[in-house]
Amino acid sequence: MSNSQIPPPKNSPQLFILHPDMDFKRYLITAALPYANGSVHIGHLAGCYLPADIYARYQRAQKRDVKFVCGSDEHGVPITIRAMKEGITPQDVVDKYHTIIKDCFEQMGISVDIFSRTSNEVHKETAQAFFLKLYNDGLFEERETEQYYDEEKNTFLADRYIVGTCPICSNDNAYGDQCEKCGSSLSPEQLINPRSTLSSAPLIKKKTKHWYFPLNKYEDWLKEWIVEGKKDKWKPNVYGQCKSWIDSGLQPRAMTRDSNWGVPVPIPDAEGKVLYVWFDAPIGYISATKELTNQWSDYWCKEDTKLVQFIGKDNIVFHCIIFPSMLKAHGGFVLPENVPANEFLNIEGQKVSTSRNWAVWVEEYVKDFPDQQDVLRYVLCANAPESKDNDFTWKDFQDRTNSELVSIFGNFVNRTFVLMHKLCGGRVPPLHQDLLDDADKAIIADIQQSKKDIETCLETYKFREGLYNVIDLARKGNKYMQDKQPWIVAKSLADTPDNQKLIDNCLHLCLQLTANLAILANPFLPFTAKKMCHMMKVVDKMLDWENAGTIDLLKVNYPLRAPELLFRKIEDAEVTAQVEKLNTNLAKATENMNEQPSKENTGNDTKIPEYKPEIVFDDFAKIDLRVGTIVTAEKVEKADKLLKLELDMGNGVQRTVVSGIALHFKPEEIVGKQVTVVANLAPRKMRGIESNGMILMAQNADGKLIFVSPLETADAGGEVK
Ligand code: B3M
Ligand code: ZN
Repeated sequence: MSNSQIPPPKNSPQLFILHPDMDFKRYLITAALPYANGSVHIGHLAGCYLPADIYARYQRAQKRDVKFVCGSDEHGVPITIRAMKEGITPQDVVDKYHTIIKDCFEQMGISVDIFSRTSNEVHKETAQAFFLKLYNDGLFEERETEQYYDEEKNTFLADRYIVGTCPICSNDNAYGDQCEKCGSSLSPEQLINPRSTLSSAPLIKKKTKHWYFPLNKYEDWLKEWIVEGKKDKWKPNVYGQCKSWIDSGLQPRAMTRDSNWGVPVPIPDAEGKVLYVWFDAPIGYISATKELTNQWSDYWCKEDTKLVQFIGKDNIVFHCIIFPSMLKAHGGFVLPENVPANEFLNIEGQKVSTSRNWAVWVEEYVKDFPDQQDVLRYVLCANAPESKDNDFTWKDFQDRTNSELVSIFGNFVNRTFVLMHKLCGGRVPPLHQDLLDDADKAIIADIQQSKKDIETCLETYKFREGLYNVIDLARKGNKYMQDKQPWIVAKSLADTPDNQKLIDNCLHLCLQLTANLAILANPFLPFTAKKMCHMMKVVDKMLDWENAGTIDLLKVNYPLRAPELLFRKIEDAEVTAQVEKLNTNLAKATENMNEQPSKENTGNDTKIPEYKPEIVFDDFAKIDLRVGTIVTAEKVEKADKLLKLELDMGNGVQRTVVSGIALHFKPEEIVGKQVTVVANLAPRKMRGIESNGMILMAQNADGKLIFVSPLETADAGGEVK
């Protein structure tokens, strides 16, 4: 290489002082397991998945031993609620969303080594063994408490399944854990007139036994480990939340729930009980690693592993207090070295709301902006809610794309390539050391300094600042080229023999800077870095971090390809269309809420459907309504919604009716009920079974179906008039 005088900054001792954790042999990076109850929006990306991915890509480029694990969180009430809303089973819900989320991550370049799921067998075994260890060590406290119970459904009710009037704002449909209208967090006890969302049965309280993890016993240890030990290591928002939790005193927490959806509690006498989702989900990180590699215990149990857990701010207490206490209680596991949590990303000035569909969905973004993943990654990182909630606006998306990615980064790379083809024959020109001037030396120093600065930022989770430094280097490149004006120098080639050499030097350094940009931008903009490698005709290996900071990346005389456009401008019309889309989605979602107050109605003004056109008595008289008594009820195979009913229609006559009520009733609980049947409806085959009639149903405020039955026992077969 011709530029051997420039000292390479590789492994400068200063870096070891900056990053004492170079002693770690392994990096285990986790990102919060998304609930498999919905798709991915940009708030998820900005809060957790994008920073985790940038960090993982950077550590891999440093050639460190990295495992980046994630998976879907498939248990807990959010899943069962979604199942109820969509009228499908919880298994259907998780199957559907697991695939959708995995796909979104792939599209956006979230480079997890595994995207597992907590409904798989490895996880069940791992979580049960974990629980059992704590149980056998006598760590749990067994407590009996009274909890709300739905007698008609024979089930205890999770807080989310209880609704009532909010004591604060009088919203009639506040949930047992939160009022979505005024935002207050509640307990079911605070609700006025609490009722079940599953049936119209009055709520009763019933005793139930659960296993409590004594968090209070870990208070002293947590004080030492976090309050004293993490003060300047964890982000202030994370540290602050932990400290205030610990300072206000910790209570034992139930680690089991009454439910039939989840990991069964693996001890005798625990029928109908599952592990609390926040007990099993973090263990999911361990199960996912097990699924990924036989060496999983190196990553989880050896002291020289650096465990870094990326999460959103609503998960702080679970990851910083509860999960570490569980790990400590179990013994043998490493503890998180850091838990970088971001705050929330608002959209166009409003909080993201999936129920109001105020969100920018990844699935839609990639359709509307094909091949523009890095642009979104860029904007989300440049504007990441690292220390406070931040706002995403489509205007800012446009401004940042056009004035930073297109005008600075893209423009620099494009000009460099165009001029190199025009003035240097399409090859990397030589560097003439004897002609290096102050400006040349300054840009070389800038390249070296940028690497150090970006590295420090990435090691300390300051991704915004790191990305800023990348753009800043491109900005410096632009200025350098603008000052050198090789196109002007080219006009007077004949006058000065050194002029071609001056052009060579400028473009040599601009090309080396371009190669550096590819390496330094790679963790943030991996699709772009790949494109740049293609243009420079280099293999991805060039992107190894150690190569950055030097100016001997591209060989002299090496022929390079023609430039490709790295970024394109975002037009005003695209911004307008996206803002309109948000507003239309919001309007539609709000309309649906009003039509189906059951789903996520936050108000109390139930909308009654429009009345049908008038009919005469004779029209009505054509309909033969009868009372029938349900004699047997059974599920129809491969039809989640259907029940096959045998009805007693009086005088020993029975008839079969197939009814779409399976999601609302268990077969055994409706036998003996009297119902109203449209008895003269033409027979219809459903799933191969002939249905002779139709059962009349009404709906309660929560979308739950209710039989239209005689209030007192009537004669089977009798007319309803
Ligand atoms: N599923 C919460 C969430 O998606 C939860 C995270 C689990 S991480 C172990 O926000
Ligand atoms: Zn309220």
